[in-house]
Amino acid sequence: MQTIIQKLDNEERLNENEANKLWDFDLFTLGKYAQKIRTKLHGKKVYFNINRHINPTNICADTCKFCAFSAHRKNPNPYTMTHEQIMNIIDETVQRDTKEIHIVSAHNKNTSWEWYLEIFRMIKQKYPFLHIKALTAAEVDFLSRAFNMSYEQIIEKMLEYGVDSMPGGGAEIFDEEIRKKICHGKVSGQNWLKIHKLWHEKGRQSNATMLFGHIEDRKHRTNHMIRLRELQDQTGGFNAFIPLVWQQDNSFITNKKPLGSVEILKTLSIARIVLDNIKNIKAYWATMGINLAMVAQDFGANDLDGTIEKESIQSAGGAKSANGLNLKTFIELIQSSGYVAIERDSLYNELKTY
Ligand code: V47
Repeated sequence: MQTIIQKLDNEERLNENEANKLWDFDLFTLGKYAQKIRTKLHGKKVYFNINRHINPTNICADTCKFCAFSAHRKNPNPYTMTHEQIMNIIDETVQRDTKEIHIVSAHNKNTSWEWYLEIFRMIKQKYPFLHIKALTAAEVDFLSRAFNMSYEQIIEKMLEYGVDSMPGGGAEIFDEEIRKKICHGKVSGQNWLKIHKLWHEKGRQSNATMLFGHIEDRKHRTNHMIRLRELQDQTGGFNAFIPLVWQQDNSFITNKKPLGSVEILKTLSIARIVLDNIKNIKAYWATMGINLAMVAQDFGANDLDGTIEKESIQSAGGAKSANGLNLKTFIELIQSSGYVAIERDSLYNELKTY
């Protein structure tokens, strides 16, 4: 432990073995080091954006055990939006100064590749200023298998039709043994990383998530972070790391373990320490609750995602995020926590200081 403390004091990188030992530290020691890094990078700034989440379909070829969003016997209401429905949402949301459209779908075999591309084309044609963050690496992998195209071909089309950046979903936990148990048949951890690498090689940016609090151990979380750090060393393309707290309702995982706030904050702090090459750590309020997300700003996080407006994936699992958060509440909560609220764009350029 002493050598690890020395390394932390000297701001030296920890290897995986050393990073695994961080879990033995108490929360406040981890928080102290995480906060030192956060303050050096961002001072008292807390970033958020004005965004709209859209989940165009919940019909899914995969059966991930942790998921409550896709249509199955616990959530028997399959839907696929028409392009007109999607554009109605966009027309409405631009009136609220939305800058980013975050589009994540289930893996629907009944749609065509053109159905996806047309969503992007229509949005960009009418509102070229909107940033489209769309298609997780899990969707790219699904589309490549469903429509017999290579990852490179899919990425070329994403660029051609106006996708600006990729969301971090589908990463879950990279460890293949865990994936076999919770999301068998979906993109492998290796291919998730490969797809983001290809995207970064096009000069584009993306995010990375980690779903935790289900059947994984702490060592799987550390390994997940180390694998992201390795890719980031090569490409520098990740904007943010987003640890997603698993929402337990309506899922098919039976041996549910409770996950407390201390473990969540430890995970965020360790992420801030280990991921020394990813600038932003998001406390995604939709999965940890807005109040804990505020506390997380004292444990290494510097970003809150956004106002979201409508959220279907985590709220299906029990999160209180279905209707987003209004801007005024967001700003007041940040300010009353002693931080400076900064509206950012999707690539972390600062737009407005409140
Ligand atoms: O990959 C599914 C997760 C992800 C549950 O890039 C769940 O800025 C918690 O991609 N409890 C999709 N999580 C969401 C996603 C995302 C979200 C926020 C920000 C960004 C970003 C990307 O949602 C999936 C999966 O890991 N998920 N079910 C659940 N019950």
